Formats: sequence, C-alpha cells, structure tokens
Amino acid sequence: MKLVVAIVQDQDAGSLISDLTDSEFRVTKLASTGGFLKAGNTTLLIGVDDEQVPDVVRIIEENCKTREITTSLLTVTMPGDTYIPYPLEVKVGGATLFILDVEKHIKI
Ligand code: 2BA
Repeated sequence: MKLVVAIVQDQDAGSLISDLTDSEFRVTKLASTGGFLKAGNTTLLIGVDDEQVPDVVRIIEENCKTREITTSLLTVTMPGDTYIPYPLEVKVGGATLFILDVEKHIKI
C-alpha cells in the first residue's frame, strides 16, 4: 500500500476531490500553508493499493494547473526599518506529490 501526499492549490482541490471520490478513492483534506508564499494551499492524503498509484497521479494531473502568481515580498532596508514591497513572479503547481510506502494500515 502507498500513501500519496499531494500538495495542491486551493482552486483545484474541489474538482480533484470530486474526481478522486467518484473513482472510489478515499481522501483526507488538510488545510496547509506554503512556506515560501505563506499562502493557503491544500494537502490531500490518499491511501491506495500500489497498482492504483498511476490512476491517482493521472487524476491529479487532469485537475491541477500550473499558475503564474505575482506576489509581493517585503524587504527591510536599514536604517529606520523601511519596508519595501517588490513584485515577484512565481510558477505554482500543478501539484507536489510525495508517494510513501505504508508499513501498516489498520481500520478500527
Ligand atoms: P510555497 O512554499 O508557498 O511555494 C510556492 C511556489 O513558490 C513554489 O511552487 C515555487 O514555484 C516557488 N518557490 C518555493 N520556494 C522557493 C524558493 N526558495 N525560491 C524561489 N521560489 C520558490 P511549487 O514548487 O509548485 O510548490 C507549491 C507548494 O507545494 C509550496 O508552497 C509548498 O507548500 C509545497 N511544496 C513544494 N515543494 C515541497 C517540498 N519539497 N517539501 C514540502 N512542501 C513542498
């Protein structure tokens, strides 16, 4: 068994969860925050049999888009602690996946 940990953009999470559950995969949704942009994103935990991993990855690919995001990071210039916002373009997503071996899966 594998645990697919998928970090996706909030905008893609709804349709992705619908498609995964329609295909009878079980999903847990966690609200998460990216360390770089400090913006909300969604982390999904999907436990599946080994042979189902390609299907899960395909459904994620179908639902998750890469987006260009313009953000502004703040820099501090000394002296006087002046904050200067500067625009920054980053490409986010489609999705970041970690696929882990599951040692044991117990349902009680
Ligand atoms: P964030 O950390 O908020 O990163 C958002 C996007 O900013 C990243 O998109 C990447 O394009 C850019 N970025 C991140 N760190 C950067 C840096 N040090 N310098 C320049 N640009 C940087 P993605 O790579 O698609 O990542 C989207 C989200 O997935 C991340 O949000 C983070 O929450 C998660 N993530 C990505 N890689 C990860 C990893 N190796 N471990 C844990 N979480 C990860």
